[in-house]
This record gives sequence, structure tokens and C-alpha cells, in this order.
Amino acid sequence: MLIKRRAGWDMPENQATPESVFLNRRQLMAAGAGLIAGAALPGAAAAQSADPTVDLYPAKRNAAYVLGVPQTAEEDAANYNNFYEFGMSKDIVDASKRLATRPWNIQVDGLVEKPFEIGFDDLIRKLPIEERLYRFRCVEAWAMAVPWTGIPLKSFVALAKPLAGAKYIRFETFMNPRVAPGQNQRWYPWPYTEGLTIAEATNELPLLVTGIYGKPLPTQHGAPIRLITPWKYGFKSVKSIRKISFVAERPKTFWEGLQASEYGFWANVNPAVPHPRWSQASEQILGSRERRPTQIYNGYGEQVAGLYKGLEGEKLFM
Ligand SMILES: Nc1nc2c(c(=O)[nH]1)N[C@H]1C(S)=C(S)[C@@H](COP(=O)(O)O)O[C@H]1N2
Ligand SMILES: [Mo]
Repeated sequence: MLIKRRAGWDMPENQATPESVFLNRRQLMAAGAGLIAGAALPGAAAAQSADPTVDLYPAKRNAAYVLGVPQTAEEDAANYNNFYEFGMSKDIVDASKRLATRPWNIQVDGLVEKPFEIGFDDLIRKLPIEERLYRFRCVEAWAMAVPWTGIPLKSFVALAKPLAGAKYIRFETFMNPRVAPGQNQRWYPWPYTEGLTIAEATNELPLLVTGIYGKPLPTQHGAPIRLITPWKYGFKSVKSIRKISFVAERPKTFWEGLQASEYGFWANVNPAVPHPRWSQASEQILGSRERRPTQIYNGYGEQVAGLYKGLEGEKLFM
């Protein structure tokens, strides 16, 4: 690959996660470091209050999903993000506000009974949304635990009516280098894409997320709609989805296109399988100085381990 510069994903864990970024946002503000990031954009505030889905929040919580670890503070989750379209740093909140999330159409194509395009505001009223508390683990070894709101992916798959030949789903992010400066960096295989098998997609866990902390999703978290697969490393959870394709062949993902030796298709969390350049045995808790041990499948083995029976020959954990 042509990757010569050491980007965020390309750093050893201790560099990718400097201690200061885990400190509470208030502590950073107090230290005077958050003045610019904390300044409100009046235009964006107006857009937020005009969100046409705000009446749907907070959605009813599904009590079947419990964290087992403390919930992350909203401001910690909201100010430490990976969204390379808007820059390599974790501080992309303001840059991401340039993304216009209305109108927002999602194209559904490939091996389905009838390909269609649907407006996000129609989709969210067509399929029920619910709130779920999920743990979340980035491959860089930081972790959080947050209340997402969204549509179970399996109910979306039922709506799309895949044909028998559909074995995988491919998700694609928007492409607009004029608002997303990162997309001008030609050595990345834009647009960001990810994929799941149909069996994974129809498991109970994956959510098409539309909200967080009882509100519509802010742009830095991937508004208006993103995927969340809590048993896989965070890069599988593709943001700001524009296209969902049902396909026969395993799609090549953004990270595989960039560095296949380090980022594979499956990317299931496993403390015993290190990233080629750092350990995955423990994780740094966002908003604190503490680490805790990593759990296999990020603690969701009961729900997902069965998906991988018979696939032991695959690189399931990277
Ligand atoms: N389109 C897009 N989706 C993306 C990314 C990205 O850079 N672009 N980063 C991924 C990575 S590496 C992580 S850890 C999560 C971060 O989600 P969060 O910022 O909402 O916590 O988003 C994932 N989805
Ligand atoms: Mo990540």
C-alpha cells in the first residue's frame, strides 16, 4: 500500500490514545483546551431543533440488553470520535457539522426482490425503533458503553426482501469531498464501505442506529443513520450510510482496501488475538484513566458465537 504517513489507525496504541483524550471533557475545558471545540455553531443549533424525527425520542428501551459496566458520559462519547472523512484526529465534531443530513436518501440494491430508494424520514417511521445499551470497542483499544437508538438490522433485511443468492450485505457511506475534506486524500479507498454476512445481519444484535442518549444522532456519530455491531471492532460500525447492497460475494471493505494485513472482514473482538502492532488484552475506558480486561466477542458470545460454527478456518478475529 501507498501508506507512508502514520495515520491514527497506523499508530501504536499508546500514541493513538494519549491520556489527555480520556479525561472528562469538563476537565479539558477547565484546562483551557476546549475553548474552540466547545463553541456552539448557531446554524447547526437551529438545524438540530428542526430535526423532523425528534418526536420519536426517547424511544422505548429494550431491557434485554444490560451493560455490566458503567455507562459512558454523553460528553465523553460525543467528543472523541473516529470519522476519517472529517479528519484524522478524534476532534471532528465541528468539521462533521458541515454534513447536510437532510434530505437523506438510502439506496437499497443488488439481490433483492425489488431495488428501491427510501428517504431516511420515511424509513424511521416505517420500522419501529428502540433503545439499547451496548458496550463498544474500537480496535485502537479504547472502549465505551452507550445508549443507542435504532432499527434492528434484521427488520430492515425483512423489508428489503433479499433473494436466495444474497449472502452478504455491503454498506456504503456518502461521498462528498467538498464537505468531507478527508475524502480528498486519494490514498484512501473512499467511500467508506463495510460488510456483514446475511447470517450476521439477521442476528438480533446489529442495529441501524438513528440516535444516541435519547436524541437523534449528532453528525460526529454518523447522522442520520449508521450501523452498530457491538461484538466487532468499531470500524465495522459504518457511519452516515447512503447505500445498502445485497450481494453474492464477500465485499472488500475500506480497511481491507487500505491495509488487509491488519484489518480483516470479520473483526470480532478477542483479547487473545493481538493487532499486529499492539495487544488487545485490555481496553482503556473512555472518560477515565482505568483499563479493564477485553472480553471475547466484547461480551456478546452468547448471542453471536454460534454464527461462526464451521468457520474456524477464517480469520475471525482480525
Ligand atoms: N464512515 C465512517 N464510519 C466509521 C468511521 C469512519 O472513519 N468513517 N470510523 C469507524 C471507527 S474506527 C470507529 S471506532 C467508530 C467510532 O464511532 P463513534 O465516533 O460514534 O464513537 O466509527 C466507525 N465508523
Ligand atoms: Mo475504531
